[in-house]
Formats: sequence, C-alpha cells, structure tokens
Amino acid sequence: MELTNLIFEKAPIALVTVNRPKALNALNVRVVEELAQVLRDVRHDPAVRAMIITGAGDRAFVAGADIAAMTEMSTVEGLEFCRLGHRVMQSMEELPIPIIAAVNGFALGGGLELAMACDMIVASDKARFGQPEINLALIPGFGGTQRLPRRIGHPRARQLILTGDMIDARTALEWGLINQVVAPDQLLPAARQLAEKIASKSPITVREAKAALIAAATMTEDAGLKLEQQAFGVCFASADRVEGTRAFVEKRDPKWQGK
Ligand code: DAK
Repeated sequence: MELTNLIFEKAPIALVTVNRPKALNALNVRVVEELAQVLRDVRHDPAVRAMIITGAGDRAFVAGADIAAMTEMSTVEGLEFCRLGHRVMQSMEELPIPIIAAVNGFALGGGLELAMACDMIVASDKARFGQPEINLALIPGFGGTQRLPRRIGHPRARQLILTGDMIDARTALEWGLINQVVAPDQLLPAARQLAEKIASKSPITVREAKAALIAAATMTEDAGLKLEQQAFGVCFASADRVEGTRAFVEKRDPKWQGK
C-alpha cells in the first residue's frame, strides 16, 4: 500500500509523521492501516533500532479519531475501526523496539491513545492532552479507559475521561503521563537523543526489558514476576550479556551482536 497519510523515514532511528495537518492529523481508517503496515515493516528489520512518531505541522500531534469520517460510519464499520485501532495500539506496545511519541501539539482522544501505546512521550511546551470523546457521546475506543488510569492513576483518569477537559504539557509531566517537556524546536532533537541512547544498548536486552515492562502494565504481579525471570534468563543466555560483563571488567566499551 502506498503511504499517503504518513511520512515514513526508515533508518536506524525511524521517523513516522502523521501527515494530515489540515484535519489536525486526525486518524481515519487509512492512517491506522498505514501505521499497521509501517509496524509490520520495522518489526522484521533488525537495522531499525527505535522509532519516533510525531504529527505534521505545528498545531497537532493527532487531534483524535476523524470525527467527520465517523459520522459516515455504520455501527459495524465503527466496530471494525475500533478493532483495527486496538490491534495497531497493541502491536505498537509489543514491538520489540522502543517507540517514542514526539507530541508537538494537541494529543486528544485517539491521539492520546496513540501516544500512550508508545514507550515514552516527549512533548513540546505547546502540547495539550485530553480524552474529549465524552463531548461526542463516546468513550475512548483505542484503549484509553485502560491505559490512562494505569499511567496516571484512577482519580486523574476519571477527571479527564468524564469531563473531557484538556491538560497542558507541564501538568501532564507532573501527573506522570509524559517523560519530558521541551521547547518546540527542541522536540525532535530531544526525542532523537532519547531514541539514540536506547539504541546504543543491546537490542536483545531492550526487547526483553520492554516485554517485562509491558507485563507490569497488563498482567498480575505474580505473572509479571514469572515473566521477568524468563526475560532475565534470555538476557543471561545471550552473547551480549557475556560481552557486556566482560567489557565492564576489561574497562572498554561493549560491542553488541544482538544475539
Ligand atoms: N477529526 C476531524 N477533523 C478534525 C478533528 C478531528 N478529531 N479535530 C480537528 N479537526 C479539523 C477541524 O474540523 C478543522 O477543519 P476545517 O474546519 O478547517 O476544515 C481543522 O481540523 C482545524 O480545527 P479547528 O478549526 O477546530 O481548530 P481550533 O484551534 O479552533 O480547535 C481543537 C482545535 C483540537 C480544540 C478542535 O479542533 C477540537 O476540539 N477537535 C476535536 C478534538 C476531539 O474531540 N478529539 C477526539 C475525537 S474522538 C472508535 C474508536 C476510537 C474513537 C472513536 C471511535 N470506534 C469504536 C469507532 C476515538 C474517538 C476520538 O478520538
């Protein structure tokens, strides 16, 4: 499928830009399908070590699902869209490489859900966050009712989802929703710096750490602790673990093989 709504720059630090600035980068079926395609592509390419997602223009990351497109949808089409969205958010969460959301403006509704499916969120000081679906007689449909309370706790998640109010980047940082706030011109450099730092680690270890961290958000503590033991075992059995520990003892930089 030709990408018409996303700009995809494939590189060791891949960059995906949602490119519908006139509609504040709102997510329609096509955008979500294109995202699914990009994820399939990077998943099987060991040269890609991290990914950054951002929005085109200076107003929005993603202002939600495309409301105009939704008015045309039948119930069945709406449900299909919801399922497609859930599949894509889950594949982002399960992607073996880290994804950083670089939030350059509004991250609302499906836009905040997209950002929350990433591993970390870096925001410009102009960014605004919210789940305003309630104003449309909807509730979050791409995982927001589950991911938001896990990230910021129940009282604040209820406040955002039940009032539809937006919060600014400083409040989002204070609430633990995002990792960093920077000036708009520093957004992509800051996201890239974070991505490069993670990409400099052993890819096998990054993959296992990410899997264990996802378990912390999705499983019971007991199941998560078991998964951590398996993930630790995979790391310990790797050639990179031998190299990492040897390099430390020999006082040199490690050379990762990803094995
Ligand atoms: N969809 C489509 N177009 C949008 C849009 C959106 N979400 N948000 C903005 N736009 C368009 C506007 O219609 C306008 O288009 P033109 O009139 O210029 O053609 C253009 O972007 C600029 O927007 P504004 O003129 O409104 O700009 P302002 O600065 O005045 O306001 C705003 C910016 C972000 C505060 C405002 O645009 C706004 O409130 N936008 C809607 C935000 C929102 O409610 N987002 C949540 C969408 S609901 C589902 C699964 C998931 C979901 C739903 C269903 N399935 C089960 C089917 C998720 C739902 C959502 O995300």
